Amino acid sequence: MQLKLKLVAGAAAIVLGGAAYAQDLVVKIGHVGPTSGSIAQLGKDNENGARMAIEQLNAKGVMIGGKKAKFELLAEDDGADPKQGTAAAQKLVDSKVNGVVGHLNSGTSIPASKIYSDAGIPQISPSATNPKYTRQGYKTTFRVVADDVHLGGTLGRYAVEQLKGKSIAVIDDRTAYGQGVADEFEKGVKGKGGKIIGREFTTDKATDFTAILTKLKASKPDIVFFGGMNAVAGPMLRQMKQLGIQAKFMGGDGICTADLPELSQGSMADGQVVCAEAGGVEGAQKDAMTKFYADYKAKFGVDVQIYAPYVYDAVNVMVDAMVRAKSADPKVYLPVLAKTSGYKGVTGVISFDEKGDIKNGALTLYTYKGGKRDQIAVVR
Ligand code: ABU
Repeated sequence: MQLKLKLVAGAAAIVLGGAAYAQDLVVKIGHVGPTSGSIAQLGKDNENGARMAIEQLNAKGVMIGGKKAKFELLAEDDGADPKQGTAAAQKLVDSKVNGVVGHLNSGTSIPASKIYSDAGIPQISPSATNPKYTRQGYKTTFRVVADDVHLGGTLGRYAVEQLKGKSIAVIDDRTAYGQGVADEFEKGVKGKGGKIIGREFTTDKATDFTAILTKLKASKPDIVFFGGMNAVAGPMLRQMKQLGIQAKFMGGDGICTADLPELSQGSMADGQVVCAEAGGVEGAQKDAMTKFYADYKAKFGVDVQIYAPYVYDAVNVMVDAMVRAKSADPKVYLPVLAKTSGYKGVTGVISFDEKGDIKNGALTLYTYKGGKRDQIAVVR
């Protein structure tokens, strides 16, 4: 077989039997999420979404600027902790990643975004919903889900208009996400003339809610909204049942996971919980999402928790921008990424606005029946 090397436009090319193959271009994609700690199941769900995307891209053989791209995933654990999050971000910057998908939490995505911005590295969060994330004036921050203004506001209006809540209590975990989504929920309730009868606080590490639940019980709430994550919501639901509080339980995307029934140890009545995922598809677009769920289960042996498909799309939309820019150099593909319009992903159509937020983002309202998530509606 004829084998000789020649230089083509600065890149080595191997000529095999007359066909020229450009040398591989290594593209490093960073992913950060909490793969340890109380929401490790969600961090792993996100990371698995990134792994699926990277494996499929490598199998497909993507060409960027005439070179065959070889994608490498650099996965970091931030433990949902802001300090660990910035350390992970710095590590990825030092490793010269071409882009980052993450972090999972708003409390880690926001401080990390300054580090990526300073380094000029594009960051797409697949799940951080605090509006501040994309409102800091950084050109490098993007998000493929709706934000808490949309999420909390919609749930607040739903509580008054659809659930006919008359005495609504709010609890939050004081994180950037929990506090933010609870504030937006309150605004939504009040905007529709609803009444908030109490606001209590906990933390994202608490396990005993007896004191705050007992205090709220005295005001006879018909709805309790929790701004926080599933790992706290599960035990909270259990303790509500123990205390005889039969209120509806609402929350944002942080509680809207496949494992909430398991975390509540069977304490949820059918239809008691109403929550929302910060994205969603309807009609013919559902087929791709349904296939993703099936492929994910076949590959990892577990169900999607919530945001794996959004991570998958975030990786793909980043790579699509590299292909269109003919470069994986962040300086070159960043402006192309920012102009993304009409990208068809498994989670729907992705176009970014001037802040880096998804345009016309959807929400999917869910309840739980028989221990499974049960879709109520997709709303915009
Ligand atoms: N959006 C819910 C979970 C992640 C976060 O925003 O903190």
